[in-house]
Amino acid sequence: MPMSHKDLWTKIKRDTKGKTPSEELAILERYLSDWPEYKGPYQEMRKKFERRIEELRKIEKVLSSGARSHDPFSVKKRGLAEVALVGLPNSGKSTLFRALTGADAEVADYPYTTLVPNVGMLNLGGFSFEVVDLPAVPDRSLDTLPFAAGLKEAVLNAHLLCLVVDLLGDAESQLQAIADRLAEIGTGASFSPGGEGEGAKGAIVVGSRRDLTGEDDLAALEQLIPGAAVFGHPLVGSDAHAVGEALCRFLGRIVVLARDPKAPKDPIAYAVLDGATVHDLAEQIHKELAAGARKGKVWGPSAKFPGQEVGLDHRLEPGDTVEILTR
Ligand SMILES: Nc1nc2c(ncn2[C@@H]2O[C@H](COP(=O)(O)OP(=O)(O)OP(=O)(O)O)[C@@H](O)[C@H]2O)c(=O)[nH]1
Ligand SMILES: [Mg+2]
Repeated sequence: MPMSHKDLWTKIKRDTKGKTPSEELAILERYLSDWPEYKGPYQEMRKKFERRIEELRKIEKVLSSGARSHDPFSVKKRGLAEVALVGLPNSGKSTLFRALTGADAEVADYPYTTLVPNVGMLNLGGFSFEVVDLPAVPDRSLDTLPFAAGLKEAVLNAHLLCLVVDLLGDAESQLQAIADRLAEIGTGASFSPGGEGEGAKGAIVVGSRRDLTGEDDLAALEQLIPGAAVFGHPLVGSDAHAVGEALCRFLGRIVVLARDPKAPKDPIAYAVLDGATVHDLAEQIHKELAAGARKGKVWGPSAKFPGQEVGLDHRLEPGDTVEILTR
């Protein structure tokens, strides 16, 4: 009579805890070779094992690939803030990177697809972030990675971190693993602006694979990090704008849309200082526009009704759409 599915799973987890990828691989392969072709729960477990073994083989390959001769981790600073995407393997970092920056990056359904950072820009009307899509942090010591030093430096150099969590998995353990790696790097993560402890990096959390999960998973993540900016991004990343907003909020900015009356279908996102007025927005778009501005027309949270005409000193709110009317 074989051990119950649950007991066996607990035993395997105990056996593999804290092991290096190659040790874990050896243990799982031993289990698999011992198992007869059971039906029922064992079959499910066999599939799970095979997937994990495939992952571990790829990780092994990466770990044994050795350090690279040039340093792809030293990223030239551009823009007003550098944001590093940090998360466990296969969590959706590169998918988010593409959605945020429009830049190309390899996305594939296996761990350590990204071995060299991808760098791109997220432009929010005069306010641009440099986004760095990093190779994954492992769920064990960073020192198991050949590029640990580069990864550490890239995290330390970033102004803000964007922690990517796969909503299909257990958010709490993923965040714990990320927190452990950050501690190894010598920094912490602070989820509210101003609440940063000594050396802690400002961080927002993004839940990936929202399209495959329910609202409950998102709510669970929000509960885990009270006050955190938590978003789920669908496959194509149409929530990328919300992630941009969260990054801006961290830096005391809000995102509004400016609409040119001549091209009303193509509003452009601008990150303005929190508390900015219609005049401030006009200034940010163009000094000449500000000089000729007469009033504004506003749709969204700060408008009493859609298309309200307002004075130049009207204070904007996140998510407003504004037209600047000139003389
Ligand atoms: N359905 C769905 N799939 C996603 C989402 N985000 C990522 N994926 C898929 O998940 C897989 C991994 O995505 P990547 O963006 O390559 O993940 P990563 O974190 O960059 O992976 P590594 O670089 O290997 O650490 C790919 O097959 C993506 O298409 C999402 O929000 N929804
Ligand atoms: Mg990647």
